[in-house]
Amino acid sequence: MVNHDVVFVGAPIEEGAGRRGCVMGPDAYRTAGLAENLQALGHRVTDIGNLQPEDAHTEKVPNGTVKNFHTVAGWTRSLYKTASELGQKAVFPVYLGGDHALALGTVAGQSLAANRLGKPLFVLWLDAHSDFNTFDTTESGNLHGTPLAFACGLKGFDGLLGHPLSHPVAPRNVEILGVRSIDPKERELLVDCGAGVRDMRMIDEMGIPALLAPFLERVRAANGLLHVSLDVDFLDPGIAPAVGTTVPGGATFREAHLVMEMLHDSGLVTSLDLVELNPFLDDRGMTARLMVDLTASLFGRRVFDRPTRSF
Ligand code: Z70
Ligand code: MN
Ligand code: MN
Ligand code: MN
Repeated sequence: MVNHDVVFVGAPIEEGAGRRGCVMGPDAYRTAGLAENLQALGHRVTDIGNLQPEDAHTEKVPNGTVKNFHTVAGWTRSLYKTASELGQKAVFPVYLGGDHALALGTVAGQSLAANRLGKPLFVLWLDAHSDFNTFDTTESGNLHGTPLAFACGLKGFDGLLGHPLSHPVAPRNVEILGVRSIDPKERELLVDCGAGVRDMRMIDEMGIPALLAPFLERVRAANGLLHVSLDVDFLDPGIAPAVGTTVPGGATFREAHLVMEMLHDSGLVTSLDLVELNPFLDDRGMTARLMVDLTASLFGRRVFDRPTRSF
């Protein structure tokens, strides 16, 4: 098994979500033993602590709908900078959220870093939502509904970064898995851009391996890097209640672990977001623990190391 130099980056942003509590996410992962679980698998873990948002208060607010623009812009800038630096080093960054607005910075930063390494970045978005709104299409104004559109270089994000996005992710390199809630205007943007969208019905009909394996093959064939963005609401609320907007009919325990195990076996994943955990809504830490266990599966935890005798 490959041992990684894992770097934890705490991003306690909650201003992108519709309710408070994600600020406690990074510490919940620490309390649930994320570092210890990865160390037990043979990885080295360095926790650089929690980042601070930059000051972006002089930027013009894009419109009256968007909420907490200056705070989210500040987080985007500090995360973009950190991700573009870590992405060029021989380390595996794990971004501990924080709501999904943190991916405004992490994905764009990892994409810039990949470009500097001469490789294309692919993104696997594990989420009940496609998070493909722009400042112009968002109805809620909650910016955690926008990061994937921003990372793909869509227009309508003026003032967020302070400069244009130089190296967006190619929408064809994006795969959204587990989606079951998309807004009407968001749907149009998504269909037009050519991203891969696999909903729960496809998971039911085809199963995880038939959906995920072709995408991983494409990453491998392109010699690409793979960023995984895991939103707690990818999971069924019955096993993962600690999230602001629960959407019924999510991934089961076994489907989610299988995704993580296939990702591990592929050896392709180079960075990870853990987002939307709201410890204020958890039930005796069960969601934090499940997210830790899923991350451990991604980092190589398995029941058997090698096959037993054949049937
Ligand atoms: C909706 C919006 C959302 C959660 C992402 C929902 C966005 N499309 N909600 N993650 N929990 O407000 O843009
Ligand atoms: Mn999300
Ligand atoms: Mn979501
Ligand atoms: Mn590994």
